Amino acid sequence: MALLLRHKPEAAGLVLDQHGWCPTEDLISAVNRKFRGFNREVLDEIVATNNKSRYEFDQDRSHIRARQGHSVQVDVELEKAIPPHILYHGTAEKFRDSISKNGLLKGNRLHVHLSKDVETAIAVGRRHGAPIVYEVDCQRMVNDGIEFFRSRNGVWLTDHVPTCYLKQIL
Ligand code: HQG
Repeated sequence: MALLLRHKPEAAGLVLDQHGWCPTEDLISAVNRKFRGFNREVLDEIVATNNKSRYEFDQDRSHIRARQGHSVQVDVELEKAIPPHILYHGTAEKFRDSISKNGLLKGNRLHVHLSKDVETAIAVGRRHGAPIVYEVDCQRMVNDGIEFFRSRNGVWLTDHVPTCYLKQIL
């Protein structure tokens, strides 16, 4: 579902609208072609219990979207918000040199993702290799006019974190 709703809807012939919405019935048919038994009930359970609340339905549940994390160009209507003074970014050792030159870049995704605590950052970093963690001085970023967004599932996002706001702590 993350692949189809965030990165490659075309892999199953799906089309997302400008706000990232996919017709719910289309998603069910697409996933069902690969995983027999996938149906509305299973989908409802995933949306309700997903560990990071990654997905949401629209009001009449006729459409579904991922709340954040996209690489396709959609506008999921993120809310601007003032972040905590400090957030964290977990990544892998192998990216350290490049990050120390260029800061945190969003790469294929639409934003840089930041974590609320060190444990989460370590888990995110481990997906890419031996984890390292940066502390991000969000207070100074905000003072310097840099915008932050918070997705409805509580992920903090920004466009770019220049090196001057980063301190490696782990
Ligand atoms: C790294 C998951 C080289 C960046 C997680 C990361 C997260 C650089 C990788 C969410 C760099 C991109 C996003 C630079 C950043 N040079 N590498 N200048 N700047 N990088 O997967 O943050 O479970 O696109 O550090 O929990 O790992 O999918 O981003 O290591 O919240 O909902 O480039 O995805 O959430 O990797 O993960 P990703 P991410 P979900």
